[in-house]
Amino acid sequence: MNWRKLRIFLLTVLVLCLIPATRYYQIDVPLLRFLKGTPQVDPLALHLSGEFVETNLGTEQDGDGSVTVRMVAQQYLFVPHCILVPSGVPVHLRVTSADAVHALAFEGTDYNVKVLPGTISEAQLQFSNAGQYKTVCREFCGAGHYAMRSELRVVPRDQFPALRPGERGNCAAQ
Ligand SMILES: [Cu+2]
Repeated sequence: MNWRKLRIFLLTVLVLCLIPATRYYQIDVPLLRFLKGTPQVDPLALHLSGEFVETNLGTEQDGDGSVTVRMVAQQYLFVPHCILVPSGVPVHLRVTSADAVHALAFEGTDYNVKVLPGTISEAQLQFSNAGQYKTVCREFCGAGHYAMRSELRVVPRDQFPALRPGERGNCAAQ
């Protein structure tokens, strides 16, 4: 028996077994996150029910002064197209994908959030200065990838309009 060959064989089998363990549904979901059970959403029914129906997208004011932003990334746009947030407060981002893997990034910042169909990506953001940021996709997602961009508008905290319940900070119409 050639122990060296057996060792190499077993090591190869082990490595091959580990690859699918870190991949789930052909997309990169780290094993820990998978075991912890990420919130699951049905990418085909986002518009029908649940957290990501259209009327629930955009900026929502939380009781403690922070805001929650809900977005959907899809080929080849972000919904809503324009997001309004106040400066200097925590922004809880919740985003999911309706189709492919995308990466939501705000140009000029280090924020880069990977967005996968079937799961909700969460990120804590904060913008200290008012201004406009281009929202771009940094994961090649198909033919229209390079046109996949929208906008994030940060307004001074005291100028951020008080949003009534049901009113969303979508600045596309402004
Ligand atoms: Cu994309």
